[in-house]
Parts: sequence; C-alpha cells; structure tokens
Amino acid sequence: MSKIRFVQCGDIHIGMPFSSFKGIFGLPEKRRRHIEETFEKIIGIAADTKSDFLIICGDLFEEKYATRSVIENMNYEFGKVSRVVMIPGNHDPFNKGSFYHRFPWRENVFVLSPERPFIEFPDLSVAFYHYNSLRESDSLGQLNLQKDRINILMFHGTIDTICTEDRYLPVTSEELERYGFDYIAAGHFHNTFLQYGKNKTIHNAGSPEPLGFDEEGIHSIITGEITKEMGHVECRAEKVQVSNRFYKTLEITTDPEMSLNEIISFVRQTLQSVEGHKDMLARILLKGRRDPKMYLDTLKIQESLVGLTLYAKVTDETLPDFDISQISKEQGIRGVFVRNVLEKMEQEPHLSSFYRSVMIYGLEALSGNRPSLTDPTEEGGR
Ligand SMILES: [Mn+2]
Repeated sequence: MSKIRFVQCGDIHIGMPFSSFKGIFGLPEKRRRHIEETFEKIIGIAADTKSDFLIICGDLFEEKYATRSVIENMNYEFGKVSRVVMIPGNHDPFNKGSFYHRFPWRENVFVLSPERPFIEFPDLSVAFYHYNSLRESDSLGQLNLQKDRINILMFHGTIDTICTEDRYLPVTSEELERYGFDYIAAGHFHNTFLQYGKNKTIHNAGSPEPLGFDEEGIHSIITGEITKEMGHVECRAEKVQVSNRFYKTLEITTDPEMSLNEIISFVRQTLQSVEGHKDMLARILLKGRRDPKMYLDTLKIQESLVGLTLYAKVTDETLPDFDISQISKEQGIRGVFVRNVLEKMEQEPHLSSFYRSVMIYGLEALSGNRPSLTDPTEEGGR
C-alpha cells in the first residue's frame, strides 16, 4: 500500500508589480509582502500537517520582477517542508538563465521541466510527471505508468475553455485524464476547483492570495491524501483558506435628495457592514441619481474611507437627476438641446434608450461637468 499526504498550490505570483496600484503610496509593496506572507503560511501548513509533498503548479513567482533575495527566502522556507515538487508557469517559464534553471535550489526541491519531465520517489511509491514538458517532447505516448505506484500529473494551462483571451496551453480535461493518472494537479486558473473532469481527477488550487478585482472572494489552497492499494485509489482533497484578504465590488445607489456628506456616511456604513472589511480591497461604484447641481467629490469620499479597508476606490457612475419637462421650456441652449432630443425620441422610438443617454450626457456636458464614463480595468493575465 502507498499513502501520501500533500499540500497543493500554485499561482502565488511572488514579486507581482501590482501596477494598477502604482499611484498609491506604499500599496504595491504592501501587497507584495502580503503574497510573501501567504506563501509562508502555506509552508507552515505543509510543515504542520507533516505533508510528504508540497506541490506547486506554476506561476510561483514573477520571473520578470522577483529578485534574487526573494528567491533565496523562498528556498530557505522550502527547508521547513519534506519535499517540494514544482513546475514552471507562464509567468515563471523555464528558460536558460531563469531562476528555475540556474538557481541552486535545496536538495529537497525538485523542478520538473523539459530537462527532467518526471521524477520518482521509490520510498513512497510515487511518481510525478510534467504534462507540458512531455507534450513538448512528444513523449506522452510512451509513459508506461507503473500501476502499483501513485502517479501524479502536473499541468499549468487552460482546461476546457474555448472562449477566453487567456488561452495558455489549452487542453481538454479528456486529454489530461486519458493517460490514467491517479491525481492531476493543475495551475493557471486563479479559482479553486476540485474533482474536475469525467474521472474527477483534476484539481486546481487557484491563487492563494487574490490578485485583483477579477478574483473576488476568498481564495484557497488544497490539502489532501492519496492512498493506493492493489491498484485501487482513494483520494481526499479539500480547500483550505490561507489569506483573509479579499477583493470586492460594492454598488451603492444614491438619490437626488442626498448631500455629499450624507453619501459619505452611507458609503462608510456600507463598508463597515462587510465582514472583515479591514482586509478588503474595495471598488465602490456609485449608482443611481444625484442632484445635478452637486459636485460629487469622489476623492473626498475616498479620503473619508481611510482606515476602514486596505484600499478603496470610488467611481462615480451616477446620473444627474434633470427635470426634463422643466428644461424643455427654457429659452437657452439647454432648452433647444432637450427639445431636439425629445423630437428625435418621438421619431425613432426604438432608439429611445440611446437618446435618453444622449440627453443625460449632453445635459451634464452643458452644465460644465465632464460626463464620467467607466474606469480602465485592473491588471489582467493569469
Ligand atoms: Mn497565474
């Protein structure tokens, strides 16, 4: 009988620049420290649970940004666990001169790559294979898996996703499961999924420290146990949360009767009602209607939130509450504009929602405010 205990993670992205926060003093550095803290917590879990393996499925660090001293810290931390098996990802590829290639990793650290696409540990009856490298060398056809061993396949890439901009090494779950591996440890997707695929063998840990507003909610790693006896496999895998920090988008609806200070206190209350708000990175979208004469000072709102969250960005998406019928009777340019748009709406009723936007944005421009359209998005790329 063979039995192993393990911790699986991936997509930690140590050294991430957090360029979307670059205008905010100290925040990118703070977020990088958060990632390192989370990495150290994972090491702690692997050590405390006496796991035989820490399995890291790519994107452990940012090859472009990670410094040698950060890599040295990681290598030191690896000394606290039994064995580490890791594969490169698209953010830390195995190139000549890359840290995977040239760094003198400790003896208990094993990097799978085109130079070493598989490794066996006869003492525990386990073997690890690297899908990406085996595919590169066209040798998936000659695996010859030993049935009495626990066979684990490691993979970094996109599974079963056809329509996405981010298609790094796309494969189907069928293809991954075709070779008869007992457990498939995947990375690249930043969300967690367990027991995926027809045979339920595919497990993706996700990013343990969430990295942006496209990764909202609580993130995890996987801890598990695999037992194999007479060819029969028993596998237990579960999600474990390692970081309390989370990203969240909050939509807050204002109405035209509210003063700026009332909006501020409403936003503060909403933030404080979120559990764990001190660990939150919040994106606050102000929606609804507002008094067209009021200047909605988003910076003032933002400043009022300091200390309530790790980060808060306020975006004004409200629409001014214009009295259209009143304005249509005016003599000046506003009156002419509104009368023209109303006439268009009547002629082309199927375009009425379009003309309604024309009306609102036009009136806002005429009242001297710059119509606020939405923000450019946060940094992407898994
Ligand atoms: Mn990644």
